[in-house]
Amino acid sequence: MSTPNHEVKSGSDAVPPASSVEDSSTVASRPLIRFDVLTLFPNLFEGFLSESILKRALERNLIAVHRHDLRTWASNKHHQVDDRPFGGGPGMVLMAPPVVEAVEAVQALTAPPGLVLAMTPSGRRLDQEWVRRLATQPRLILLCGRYEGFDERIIELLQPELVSIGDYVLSGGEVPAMVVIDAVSRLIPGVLGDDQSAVEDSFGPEGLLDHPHYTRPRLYRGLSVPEVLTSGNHAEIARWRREQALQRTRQRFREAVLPTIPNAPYGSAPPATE
Ligand code: 4FV
Repeated sequence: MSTPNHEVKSGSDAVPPASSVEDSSTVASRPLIRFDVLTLFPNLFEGFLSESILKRALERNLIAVHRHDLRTWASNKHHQVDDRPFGGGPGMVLMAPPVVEAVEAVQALTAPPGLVLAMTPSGRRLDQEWVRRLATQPRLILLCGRYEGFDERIIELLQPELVSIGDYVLSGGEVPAMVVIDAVSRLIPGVLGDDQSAVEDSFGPEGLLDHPHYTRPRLYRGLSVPEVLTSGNHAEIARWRREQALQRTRQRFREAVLPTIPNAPYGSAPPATE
């Protein structure tokens, strides 16, 4: 079976081939963005790439995800990619030779070489504005760490952008890489069906949090849906939703955001009483 637009140098490829899409006319001639993931656990991405939005985006060749097993570039017969830290201390460190040579080999697989991102808690915190910038790239190389982290010379030689998804320590960079693939793919045209839109998501261009959402049943355990939402008055609904989004954003980012929002109802910081 030909490997569809995601390949694992080793390990299974459960994701169904492109030919199983409903109407093939919607298969893009070339993906709008290609992700190359370098990891010691390529199979961790199976389920993530085999369901819902990403499965359909892969089938329609809107995006491509190629996984590469870092161990393929291990130089000794033990396929060693990690070693004990110089200076002592707990744990192991990812070695520079297999990682640097893996990135260089993967970048050379096709053009353009792609922007290299290394997932690490010491990176800059990922946010929607950064995701929007990444979604304009034709190719992203996602480097997943393991153990205590990368030999520092990997960073010196590859000069990757350092990406953190949050101030907590994970066992590997695979989940952060999935976060990048998911968040960026949502901004690729056609990935979200027209019943979904990334535009109205939280952290849109204005940086506002999303307004509350309601659906049937109208009444649940005595809790009803705000009248305005069933009024049919779309101007009123839009005003209410913006008002709610502002309140939530203010709660969340009190003084930080409001001043930057043009003609926000409160203008500068909320009255002292609050
Ligand atoms: C992480 C984060 C993270 C650190 C050691 C993998 C782990 C191990 N990456 N945002 N938080 N990585 O915890 O990006 O190598």
